[in-house]
Amino acid sequence: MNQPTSDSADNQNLFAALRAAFPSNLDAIAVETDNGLHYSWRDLDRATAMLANLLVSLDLPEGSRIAVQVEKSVEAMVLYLATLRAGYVYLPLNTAYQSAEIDYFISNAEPAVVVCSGKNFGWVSKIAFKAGTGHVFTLNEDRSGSLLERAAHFSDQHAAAHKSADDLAVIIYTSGTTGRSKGAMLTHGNMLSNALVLKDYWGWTPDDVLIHALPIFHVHGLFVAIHGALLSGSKMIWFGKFDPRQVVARLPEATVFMGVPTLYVRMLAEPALNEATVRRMRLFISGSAPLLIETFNEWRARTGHTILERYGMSETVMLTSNPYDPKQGERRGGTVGFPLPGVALRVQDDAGQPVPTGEIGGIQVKGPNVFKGYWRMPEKTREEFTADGFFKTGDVGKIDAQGYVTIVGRAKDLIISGGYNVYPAEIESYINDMSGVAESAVVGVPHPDFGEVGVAIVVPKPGQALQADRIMAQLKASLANFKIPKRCFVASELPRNTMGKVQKAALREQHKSLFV
Ligand code: MCA
Ligand code: AMP
Repeated sequence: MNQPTSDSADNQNLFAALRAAFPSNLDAIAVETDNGLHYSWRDLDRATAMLANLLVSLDLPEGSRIAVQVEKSVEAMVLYLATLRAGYVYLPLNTAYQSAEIDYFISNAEPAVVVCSGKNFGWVSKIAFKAGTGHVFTLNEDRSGSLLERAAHFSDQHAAAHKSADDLAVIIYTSGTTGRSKGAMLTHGNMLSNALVLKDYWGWTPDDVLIHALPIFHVHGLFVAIHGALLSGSKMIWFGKFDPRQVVARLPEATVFMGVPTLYVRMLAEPALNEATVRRMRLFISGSAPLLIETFNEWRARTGHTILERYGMSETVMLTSNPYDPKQGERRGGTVGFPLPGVALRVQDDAGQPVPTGEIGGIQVKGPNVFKGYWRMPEKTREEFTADGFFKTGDVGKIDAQGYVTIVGRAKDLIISGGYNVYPAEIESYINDMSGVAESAVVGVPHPDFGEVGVAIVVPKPGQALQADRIMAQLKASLANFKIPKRCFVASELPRNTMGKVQKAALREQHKSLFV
């Protein structure tokens, strides 16, 4: 069914807002890539229109999901924008996911269209067609593949589909404490409201130049970075892959950088990073994982810049930020700053009562940025919200008398490694299914590069012998590489408390010095 299209003022389509912010000179450069390609604003406009027209020509039902697992490229960003423009629902997938993981996402989301790399077409299309997907296209980093070949036949004019703020724009898969990944449903209104707040809060201007060096299948690189630049008509210097030396070499041309803490740690190891390299920079932003105070201090000493740390989630986009404007306060290392304008954030105890200022409890949030719910999981959605409509983040923290929020831990069993989330329950279930395994525990321990990494402790069934390297090899064959524990130990038992529950804290303590 073709969707009604409109560029009218009441259209809440996120793409329409981004397009309206393009500079009047459409021939100015919008994106410059690390391998020397230049894309003007006109190029982005025309390419998103052609792809949107291709999608519309497929006569997909309203709300169709477009699932995408491709290497980072400007064309992949264009595909995201075109999906918004055409009014469909974008579903990005980490390029590290292997077949069992992709099978789950595709069966769960039932996308009408799947776009994958040419090299993966064989296995991805098999999974997709089995799940009822009607169209599988390919898109490669070098701009080859069936998607762009087909799009080349379509018009470069397209009026953005009419959307209301509550209409679904994207599904981002994320996991909870137990079970499989859940699709967080974000609306056009969730993302546009957040992007507008950040544009103002972080002082974006058309003169900004953003270094984009993050992957574009998660909230940080896909939304926070791209929306920020597009909504301000700012240029992006685009890296297909993060390379600390090359990024430092381009810093003199840039004004804004966003990264997970690992990116800062790796840039600090570059001798070329100094005050002169960052002379044009106005803002370094960190998020997705805790920024160690050592990194925060070292960065300030080396560059003269104070990193601005912020906090967010797939379900909520951005929640808090340290101030940009010094009049609003200092950027305080170890904290994630203040709730963003429009975000209500509170800390409660297990009984659902507010804790006194400075005391620790569960962080709960409410605001126009908070997602609509988990895809086809109404019960799980209900469980994660309080009766008065606050979303339970699963993060544990405190708010001090000045209003700064500090995250002190997580109630959810989650490891954040180099900015990627790893769910111990998922890894343990794979290990527990291996022959000869009685049980296992995966815990996060400190790591100098990734912040935290997983370590597996595996108990054999009575009379069975297990080899740690074989367990690791089996995991590598089925799971995304960043989820593989960095070490595996075979043990005769797991420590338990009197209730019989595995004491993960004891295991974390036992292995805490493995890498540091
Ligand atoms: C790669 N490896 C990792 C990770 N990345 N291991 C643990 N954790 C990781 N994050 C392993 C690979 O498995 C491989 O191991 C080896 O390191 C080299 O892989 P390679 O791909 O070359 O790694 P890399 O290119 O150096 O990648 C490191 C990276 C990357 C650049 C830090 O992980 C990255 O881009 N992280 C950013 C993630 C991100 O954008 N998160 C935002 C989520 P082997 O050789 O054994 O196979 S959004 C979010 O969290 C919220 C909403 C928010 O607040 O933003
Ligand atoms: P994701 O599921 O990828 O959206 O990850 C969201 C989680 O990342 C949050 O619930 C936090 O646990 C964590 N996170 C994001 N930003 C920060 C930060 N600045 N400091 C500590 N944890 C963070």
